[in-house]
Amino acid sequence: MATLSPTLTIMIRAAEKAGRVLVRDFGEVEQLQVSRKGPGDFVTAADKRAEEIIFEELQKARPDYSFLMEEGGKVEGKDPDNAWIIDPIDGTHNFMHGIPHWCISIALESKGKILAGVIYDPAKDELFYAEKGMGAFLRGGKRLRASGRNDLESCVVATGYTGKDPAYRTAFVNALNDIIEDAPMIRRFGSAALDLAYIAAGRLDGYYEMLIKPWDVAAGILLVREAGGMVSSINDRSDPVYSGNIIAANTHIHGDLLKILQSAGKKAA
Ligand code: 2AM
Ligand code: CA
Repeated sequence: MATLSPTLTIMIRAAEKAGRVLVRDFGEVEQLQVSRKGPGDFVTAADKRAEEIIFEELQKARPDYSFLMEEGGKVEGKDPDNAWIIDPIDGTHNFMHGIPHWCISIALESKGKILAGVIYDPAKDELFYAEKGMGAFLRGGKRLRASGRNDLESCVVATGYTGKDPAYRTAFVNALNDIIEDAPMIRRFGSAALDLAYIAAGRLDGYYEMLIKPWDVAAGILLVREAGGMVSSINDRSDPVYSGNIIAANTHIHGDLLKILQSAGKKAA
């Protein structure tokens, strides 16, 4: 993509502005590890501040658009057909522990379709972006493509786990048990948005997670699809942005992973 569209330009500007502040905060967090209370409250404040920066930037550029944000929830604008979906820090626990693997995720949803997505990893200064029908790219213009690996044994597959519900814990462990039988190289990085960006970049071959929110995945889903990968829900054909569960992979292994996860789900039922 030679020149960025106005929409992407706005989104990237907002992500980079918040990213500059978050990088400074992240430096502080490293200092706070030794304090007994830890950096929890500080990170909550940083998270909210970053979301406000993104909100203000986007609202300035598109005053009528609506918002769906991890911290602020839904903000209905005059234009309900267009909504920004925002996660100011995806990978909050990494951020809190001084682990440089977290990102800002911003998507534009228009009449139920994700039209643009930006995922910015400020600690590594990597910015991934995509626009519907235009492909997925790394900042600087490098085109992203999902990997071509097709045997699960040589694939790197990421997953995520959150929550304390014992039933969900059992479901997660059972699914993982079945996955590692065929795909032993599993990873758990702690940022759903970056997992998806890495599939788009061909670094990861697959990713699945069972409890997930729209702001974790909206931008990443577009990135994966625009890079030639596949994304679906695990259980049915519902839209993975909103279904709360997701499987994303290159086209060769998406079906294999889906089969394993669906049969693990049936065994549990
Ligand atoms: P967060 O860092 O913004 O909280 C890790 O597996 C992924 O799950 C991260 O993207 C993380 O986003 C997300 N996550 C953490 N807690 C969650 C919850 N209670 N519900 C849904 N997603 C969650
Ligand atoms: Ca998140």
